[in-house]
Amino acid sequence: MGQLVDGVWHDSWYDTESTGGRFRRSVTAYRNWITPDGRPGPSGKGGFPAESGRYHLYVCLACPWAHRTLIFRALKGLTEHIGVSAVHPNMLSEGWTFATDFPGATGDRLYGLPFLRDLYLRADPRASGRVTVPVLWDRLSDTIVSNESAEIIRMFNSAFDGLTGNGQDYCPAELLPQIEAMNERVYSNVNNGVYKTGFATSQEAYDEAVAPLFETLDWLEDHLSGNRYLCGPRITEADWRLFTTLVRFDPVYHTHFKCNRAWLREYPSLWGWTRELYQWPGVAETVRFDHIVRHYHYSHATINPHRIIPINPVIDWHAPHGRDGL
Ligand SMILES: N[C@@H](CCC(=O)N[C@@H](CS)C(=O)NCC(=O)O)C(=O)O
Repeated sequence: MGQLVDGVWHDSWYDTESTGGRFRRSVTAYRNWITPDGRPGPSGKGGFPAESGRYHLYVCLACPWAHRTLIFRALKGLTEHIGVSAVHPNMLSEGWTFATDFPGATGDRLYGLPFLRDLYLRADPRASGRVTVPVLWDRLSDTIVSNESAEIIRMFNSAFDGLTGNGQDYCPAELLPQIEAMNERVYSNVNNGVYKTGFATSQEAYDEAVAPLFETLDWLEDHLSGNRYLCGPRITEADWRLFTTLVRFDPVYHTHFKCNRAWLREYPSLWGWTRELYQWPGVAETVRFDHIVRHYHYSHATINPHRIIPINPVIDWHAPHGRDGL
């Protein structure tokens, strides 16, 4: 893996030397918004109206951030309107590639480019920074609308409603403060917490990350024992954001990222809740365990230098979730 500096690719792993072994996620570069009429959104510039066939999503099927966008694309009836290209799960010295020798790795369906970095360079030949998924691409203006998953799902939640007639709202105004508070805690301690734990290169950094991760899982377990969903009786964006991390927990984070105080399936409420979301119409199709297990174990040479892909626990995702009575 690496990054672009002034349009030139440099192969380098995360620098944790300057941070005492702590993994710091870098800030996202493209922050424009698709809106119903093309007016600017909360950040970036305008000019991206909701239109069918105009936008394309570049994802990695292993990546929890990209996974959110695929889930919202499915939930909001956008599959006919927004195409998808999926990178190869191996992320090595060239970064994300469009190689197709893995089932479900589609190649670049728009331009046939070899590497994801070439897409970033197409948007800006002097681009600098990390080359990440997801990318929401605008075919018309030949540029990146956004590479921030949290904002892409907000756009998908409402911008295309006029086109699809799907008014299902995962971010209702009256619940927004609750959703934001939940997101903040879950992002820092769980979504990003598993990465901070797994990528730590000092004992201190590991200890600092793993403790709040399990404190938060314990708290969520308790919370979900009395609430059907994270923000009450109605499923919201906050649930989907937690889901993409928890669905990866037992197959990857528990062992590969040393998040091993407990398995997800030892938490009765969290485990039932995760299965309910997995069984939600349209969602199981977005979950690709083959990409998930392959990507992490094969790509992180500093954690798993021999690239052995583990056997993995057998998990029954279709077992009844038992959450109907809550
Ligand atoms: N803020 C971004 C983070 C995305 C992200 O970190 N994606 C990872 C994949 S899981 C990536 O592409 N990493 C490549 C790199 O950092 O070079 C978002 O949520 O959209």
